[in-house]
Amino acid sequence: MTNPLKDPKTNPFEIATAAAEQIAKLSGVAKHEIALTLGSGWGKAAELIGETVATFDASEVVGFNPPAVVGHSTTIRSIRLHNGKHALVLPRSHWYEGHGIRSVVHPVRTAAAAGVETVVLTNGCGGLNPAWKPGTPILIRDHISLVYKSPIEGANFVDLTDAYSKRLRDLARSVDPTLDEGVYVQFTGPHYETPAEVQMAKAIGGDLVGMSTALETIAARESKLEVLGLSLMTNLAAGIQTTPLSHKEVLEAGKEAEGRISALLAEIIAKL
Ligand code: 8IG
Repeated sequence: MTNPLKDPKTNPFEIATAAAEQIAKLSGVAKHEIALTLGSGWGKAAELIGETVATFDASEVVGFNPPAVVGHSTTIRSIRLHNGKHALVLPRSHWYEGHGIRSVVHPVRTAAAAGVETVVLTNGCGGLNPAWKPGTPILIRDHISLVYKSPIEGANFVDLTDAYSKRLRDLARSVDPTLDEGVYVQFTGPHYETPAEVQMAKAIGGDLVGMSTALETIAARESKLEVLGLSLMTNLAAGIQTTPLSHKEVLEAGKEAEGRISALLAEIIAKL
């Protein structure tokens, strides 16, 4: 099946509405209040936050693409939280997968259409601060997108002043007061940065480097969702760590931290 998002004549919000209707049918849950994207290292949180009501493959839902990368999930999961709210765990489509920017933000738009008001975007990333050890979770305070493309279509001048909700960052710190904050710089990937690019990210005010999240946040703000961004620093960025980066090591660092950070995320979600 070809993805209708790839036809520029279609309306991505209509497709998101259709996707949300399919999710309501497949899950038996009419309205979800919270959406989560669980990046590298965060997957276990889905087990901890409540009771899974339904799981299905995202390819059953319009606009979602088939799997691409080892370690990434394409399952959609509907969870009934311990407090009775309903959360939707959605897969991520990365810019580097080449399905286009509409695919990158389709999960967020689908969440909004499903009734969601709060979206929790998590990722694995590289860190610029040598004091951060691999396996450290960091709150995203702000971002810089080096994708140089907006997911917004048409002249909709979305404000991003408080894109990563101060209220939600404070709430996260009420669970773990040791959580640090940082500015996330989204590169296109899939290659990691050169050491010179990492120094550029630092010079322009970045603390974290990754390949996701910023575009999703922009679309989330367009759809009036409140955003909580959490990064798992799995590696020091290229040139800051002296050894070469490997996807395998990144996955291992994620696995090592997974139990700890997923428990943290579950505690935060219980307070949303
Ligand atoms: I995990 O060092 C992970 N994702 N761009 N750079 C970028 N993305 C990443 C990195 C990193 N580590």
